[in-house]
Order: sequence, then C-alpha cells, then structure tokens
Amino acid sequence: MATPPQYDPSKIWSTLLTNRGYFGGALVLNHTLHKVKSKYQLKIMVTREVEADTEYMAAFAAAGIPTIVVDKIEPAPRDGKVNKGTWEKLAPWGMAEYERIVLLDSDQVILHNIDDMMTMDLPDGHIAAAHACTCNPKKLAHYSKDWIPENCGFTAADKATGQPAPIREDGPANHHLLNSGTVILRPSKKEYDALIHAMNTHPAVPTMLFFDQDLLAIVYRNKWTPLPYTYNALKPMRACHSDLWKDEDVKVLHYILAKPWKSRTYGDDVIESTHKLWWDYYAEVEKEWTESPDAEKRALWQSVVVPVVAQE
Ligand SMILES: [Mn+2]
Repeated sequence: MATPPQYDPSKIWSTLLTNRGYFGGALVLNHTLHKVKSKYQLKIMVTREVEADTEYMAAFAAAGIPTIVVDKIEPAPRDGKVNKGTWEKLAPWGMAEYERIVLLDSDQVILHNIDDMMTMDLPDGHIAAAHACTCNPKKLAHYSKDWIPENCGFTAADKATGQPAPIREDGPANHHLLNSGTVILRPSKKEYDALIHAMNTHPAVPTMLFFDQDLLAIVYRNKWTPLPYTYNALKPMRACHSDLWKDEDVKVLHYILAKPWKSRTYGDDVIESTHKLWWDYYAEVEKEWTESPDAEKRALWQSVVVPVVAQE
C-alpha cells in the first residue's frame, strides 16, 4: 500500500450528495483529483437521508472519502409552498473550521491540477465561479427568453487567452449569472447568515430553477470574480463556444444535462463524445474496486455502484 498523501487540512474540495444516484460520478471525481495529484482532500457533504443509509455510508468509507453530514436547508414556505432543491450546497459557508472550500459537482472530471484555486486571490466578501452559459443551444423552453448567445458571458471572453471579460454593472444581465458547479468560497458566518436570510426572504426564491446557483448570483452580485471557462467547462460549450474552447486547456469538464453514467453508448458528436473520458476513468475505478482484496469492498461495488451506473 502506498503511504496516504498528506493533505492540507485547512482547505478542501467538497461536493453534495443527497442520494445514491450520483455516487459513481463522485467516485470518478475523487479518482481524477488523485490522478492530478491534488494536495487537497475531497470531503463529500451528505444529507441526513444519506447518513441513515448504512450500506451507502460503508461505501464512502471503502472509497476512503470522508463525509460531512449536513442538516436540511430549505427556504421558508411562501403561500404554503417550498421550492425544494439543492439548498444544502449553501452549507459550506457555515463551516468555519476551513479557511477555504472549493465546491465541485459530482458530474465533473478533473483533467489538470487545479490546486491554484486554493491559493488564488479572492477579495474579502467575494466568491469566484465561472459564468453560466446562457446560449441555450438545445432551446429548452423552461429557460429564460433572454438566454441567447448574444447575452452569454462566454461570448464576451477573450478567445485568444480564454480569460473572462470583466463583469460590468451596465452589461447584459446574463453576465451576472454564474454556474455553481465550481465555486471558490471562504466560510464566513456573516455571509452564511446573509445567504440564509436571502433564501428565506428574496422574492425570486419561489421561482428559482437552479436554487443555490440563482441565489448566489443575487447575493454575490458585483462580488464574484469570474473564472476562466477552463475551471468549469460545461460540455455543450464545446459546440456553442467552439471558438473559445480548447480541449488541451480544459481543467474541469462538467457533464451538465445528460449524465455519462446513464448509458454506455453515447453520440459521436462534439458534445456527447466527451462521455468517453468519463467511461475511461470509470473503468479504472471499477478495476480498483472489483479487483480489491477486500471482499466487503467488492460486495459494496455490486450493491451500491452497479445499480446506479448503466451496465450496457
Ligand atoms: Mn452538475
């Protein structure tokens, strides 16, 4: 056995899991963080429901991934209704024991070392994230009408360097939108309280489609630093921002919309062909678990991973 790496305990990667569905994704995420030799550890936030699933918790232990149990976070009811969603993604702002947390999504793979996110300058009271892509290439009807390429933050990026354009107060409204798949934050009680207060009171909350992501864009308006697309490269951008996207520069590939683990077959177009990478990494994880000398680990693979990852 190799000696476990020494991690810097003050800074962590984190992602949220609310059920078993994304566990295969999380294992691949963790695997790719190891592959790029990150000096920092992934700790997975799990809800109380996950904590109660003892077999699932045994699988986290077998994977060597520490968990952080988070309590339910939910907006106050408005007219008796609650907009249910991934509000627990706000929990890290309250984790004062860490100096910095970088939120990742479990439908991402890490292709180059991103440890610079742990030391990057971040003005006081700011977060950092990449823009949301508002091109809506699939013309999804439930997305806002102003989600067109002209208004997309990435359309304004510098094509030669990949650097984002500065966000201007009088610029297009969509330039103020971020994607919460990758977020750099410094835990702060004051900021956590402000987020929870906004979640409970802001008039836009009942109709928010992207929950934490929409709330962050409001609370951190003019207080978020845009990251280059390479830290959160949304797979459809390989087509709709082909003049910006360079495969070799992508550090974090984000499988928004259709998840790779839902099917072993996928299209050969510019977007869906990115699923091959995920399956290549998955094969490495699968080999490690199914060839493990630990019989319990092999059994957990069958009972926890196999049912949530397409077998054909
Ligand atoms: Mn995602």
